[in-house]
Amino acid sequence: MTNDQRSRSPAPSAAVPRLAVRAVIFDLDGVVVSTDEYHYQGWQRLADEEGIPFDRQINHRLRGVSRMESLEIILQRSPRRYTADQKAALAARKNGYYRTLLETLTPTDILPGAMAILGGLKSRGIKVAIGSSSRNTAMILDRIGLAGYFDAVVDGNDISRSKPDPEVFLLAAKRLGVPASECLVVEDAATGIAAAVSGGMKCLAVGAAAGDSRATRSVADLTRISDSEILAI
Ligand code: B16
Ligand code: MG
Repeated sequence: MTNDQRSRSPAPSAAVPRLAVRAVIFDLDGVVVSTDEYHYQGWQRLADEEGIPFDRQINHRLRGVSRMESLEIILQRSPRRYTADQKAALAARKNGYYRTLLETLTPTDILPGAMAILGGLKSRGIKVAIGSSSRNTAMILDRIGLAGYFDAVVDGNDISRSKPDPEVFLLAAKRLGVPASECLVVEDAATGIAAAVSGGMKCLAVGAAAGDSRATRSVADLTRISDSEILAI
């Protein structure tokens, strides 16, 4: 094809068929269940013990961010410098506080609308997966009664690059056996939306991320959309 012919070709977006959604990958914290308050309480306790200023506004910046990256954000306010070993101990201490709080989690903590969407998708033969940064995913799914429910679970233990890198979602798609272009991600964090977009997936933004211009669609929460509407995104 000459350059002239190429310039007269239709724009790629017009030629590419709109692919149906064959699998939906759910972020966990903030989409299926809300553990924000427990993360906040765990980090607040650690910050108070270390004399580091911390509040809900800083906590908001930790949404969808890995544990060690969250710690680094908190330590930006610390006058003290910590070694790598000390940082690992701080993160482990916070995780202990957090896991104690997770013991109180029950199926009633599943976010509104999530079970209706999940059940609807499964009954239509659509594969569902979890793509989470959390290394506590197994415990959380167990506490809320969803262990064994998903066709694939990929979490912070499976990946080496956290969101906004698409690794977590690409690995979920691979485990489901569905091409990325036929997957839709449901996310509540800006980093997660960036990860879905760079992985070549459609993205439904919910909650704190609703309105993010990079998402394919946004809703305030999962009661505002049906499984059939999700498949039509
Ligand atoms: P953990 P998600 C994320 O889960 C949380 O949104 C984020 O606040 C947390 O720092 C991260 O998991 C790591 O969690 O300390 O349990 O390994 O939203 O990706 O499901
Ligand atoms: Mg999240």
